[in-house]
Amino acid sequence: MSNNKNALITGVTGQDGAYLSKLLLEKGYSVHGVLARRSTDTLWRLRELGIENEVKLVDGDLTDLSSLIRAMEISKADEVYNLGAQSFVGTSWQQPILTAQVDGVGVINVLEAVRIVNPKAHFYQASTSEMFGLIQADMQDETTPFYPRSPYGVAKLMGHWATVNYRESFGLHASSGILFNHESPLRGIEFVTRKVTDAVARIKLGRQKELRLGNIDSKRDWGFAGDYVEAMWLMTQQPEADDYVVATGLTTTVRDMVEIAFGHVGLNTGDHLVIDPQFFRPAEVDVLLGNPAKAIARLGWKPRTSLQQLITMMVDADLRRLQG
Ligand code: NAP
Ligand code: G4F
Repeated sequence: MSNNKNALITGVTGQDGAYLSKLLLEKGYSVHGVLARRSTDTLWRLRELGIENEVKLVDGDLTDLSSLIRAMEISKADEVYNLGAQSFVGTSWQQPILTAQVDGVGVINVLEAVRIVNPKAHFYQASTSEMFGLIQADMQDETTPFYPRSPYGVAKLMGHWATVNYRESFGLHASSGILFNHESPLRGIEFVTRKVTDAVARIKLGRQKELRLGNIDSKRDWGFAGDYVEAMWLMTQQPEADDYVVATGLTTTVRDMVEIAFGHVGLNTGDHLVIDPQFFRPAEVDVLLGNPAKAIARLGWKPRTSLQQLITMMVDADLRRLQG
């Protein structure tokens, strides 16, 4: 049933865009999504969730202010979720300028579109734990200083501060979610969890022999994307906009995550894992561990999916996909 609210999502074809669209549709929103022009089909995630025909798509790009103004006008958005980004850290060293334009300047473009068309709209910015980079505290929260370690982290920091600045300068209801890594069966294949679960499924089915990875000593605070989009929505419902860390409070090495995946299908990691220097990065974020206490206390949010549940869910989904 309709709740008479309109949402606009950039990055609607991405992992989080798909889960957030589903959540908002279930809550009765009319959902518009900004669709960046591509020559290939990018709607597979919306299709997998069965909502391809329910999300209304508007052509646009984060680097094109006029298209964002048009999207604001067409959607009549009460809530705007800026999830669009060049989101792969590895690529940001190959395309640092594009990453800055989309992930940094692009945020200002969306904020300007909101300010011009409907300054009363509530705005959510997809900030990231990558901004902590070379960590300045063992457990990172909203007060931890930032030290980004990639062009992606640098660009995202610009978007984060732009969000804070538009809140303080223009009184926009602009919140920034500092989300730690979150994954799902809809995760892009280039990210390490999905690369692992897809490879484990292929190896199990006899279609691949090895899994080649880079640094398996790094540690991440991994949660489930389906849980994390709820935190995004909760932020836009608050009377005052603010910034929140969203994390599980647990950290695990890539190595141990890989063990969970192989162990789930009864295979031995050592028989298949190959360390390949091409997957090491020019600078690494060695460890991330978030403290979600503020989100738990003020939003009433909490993570509900363990890493074990998450990785086994992803391996099972990849097995199903590969078996047709
Ligand atoms: P994702 O799957 O890579 O999705 C990114 C989305 O952005 C896609 O829909 C993509 O469109 C779109 N996009 C890329 N360039 C664009 C442009 N120039 N104009 C308009 N749209 C563009 O990322 P995700 O995992 O869902 O993450 C969502 C957001 O959260 C991103 O901003 C990411 O940086 C941030 N974040 C993610 C995590 C995480 O662990 N997943 C953690 C913290 C923050 P196409 O499909 O057409 O390429
Ligand atoms: O899965 P990843 O590529 O994610 P990363 O770099 O942590 O970034 C993700 O999380 C951020 C939040 O902290 C988001 F903002 C960002 O958009 C993205 O969603 O890599 C995780 C770790 C890294 O330490 C990487 O060096 O896995 C290590 N790794 C080792 N071998 C690998 C590989 N990563 C990838 N992608 N591929 C490998 O072969």
